[in-house]
Amino acid sequence: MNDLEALVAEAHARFAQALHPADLENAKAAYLGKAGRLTALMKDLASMDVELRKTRGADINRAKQAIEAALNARRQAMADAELDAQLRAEALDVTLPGRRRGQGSLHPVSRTLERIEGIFRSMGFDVAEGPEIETDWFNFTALNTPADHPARSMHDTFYVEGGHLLRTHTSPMQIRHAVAHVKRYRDVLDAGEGMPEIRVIAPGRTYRVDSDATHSPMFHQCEGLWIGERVSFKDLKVVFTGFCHTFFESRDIALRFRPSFFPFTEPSAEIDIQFGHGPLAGRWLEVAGSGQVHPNVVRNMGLDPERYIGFAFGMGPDRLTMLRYGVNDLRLFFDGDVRFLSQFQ
Ligand code: 2NL
Repeated sequence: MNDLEALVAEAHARFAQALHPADLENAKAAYLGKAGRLTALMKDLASMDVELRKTRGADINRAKQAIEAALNARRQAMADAELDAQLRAEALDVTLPGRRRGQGSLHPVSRTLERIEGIFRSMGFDVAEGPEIETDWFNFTALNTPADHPARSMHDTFYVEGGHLLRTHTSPMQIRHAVAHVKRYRDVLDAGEGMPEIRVIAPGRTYRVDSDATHSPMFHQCEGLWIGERVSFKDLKVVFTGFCHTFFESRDIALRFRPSFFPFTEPSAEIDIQFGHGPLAGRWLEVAGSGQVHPNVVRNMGLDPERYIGFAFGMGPDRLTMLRYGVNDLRLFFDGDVRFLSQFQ
């Protein structure tokens, strides 16, 4: 191998070692640049005699062409490798299944609340709203709950700063609604005239310190209140029976009013229902508490209990949802598992 062949072989090797375009351009300068090795050989030609210069010049030119060809080949290989890497990095697997946008749906308990609201609206009831953080007055005192009642203990109720608490039932919304109603008709009442009846339901979230398969620290309640001058237990029975038949889409349901006790009603009754058909047929199921509103509570609404009378009831939409759809664990409603929730679409 002569010196030119050795130079070409060396350039080949240098170019092959270059990993980046910048390395390659530096390597090019070392052979073909102004201070490059080949350039130096060409300068030597000037001092040679004519015959030698001809053959040597031709040899150097061939070597130069070989080095340029090697350089271009390496440049092309680098560009190809870069394009390959980019294509690999941006590769799309067109055989993967598409990512669909999920179809959301109402929570089953929300569906129950909407059903309850629709049914009671059709019977002339308003739907109350109110705060989830309440005062002791609206949650307990106004509802005739004695100061030493266990529900008022830290053990049963979530207290927050400032002596406020998370409402333990939706009754405070009804007291607020009744107080606002009475305020609106104060002039009429002061004139000794009758006011329009209070007919309202109060659906919403409620909170108690309690947690197992059938109790959640957050649960839903829907209470109802009807106050007028001639509202009786008979009306309660008509309203609640009609509600149950519509809610469960069947008249094949018996109702039973069983004596009970609540501080805010007197007399009081638990409401049990019995399906005449289906998987629960024949069993008595407790679905609500109820009663004639206690005179102290009527007074706390700003009304004269000698003139105004009525009934109230309270039920659990979570429990009603379980009965309607055959769900056996309350916690499924609050875990947020889409495999469960998507079954109610
Ligand atoms: C139950 C019991 C009940 C009431 C709630 C009520 C509301 C006012 C006045 C009087 Cl503003 N009473 N609510 C009455 C009786 C029972 O709920 O076990 N609910 C699931």
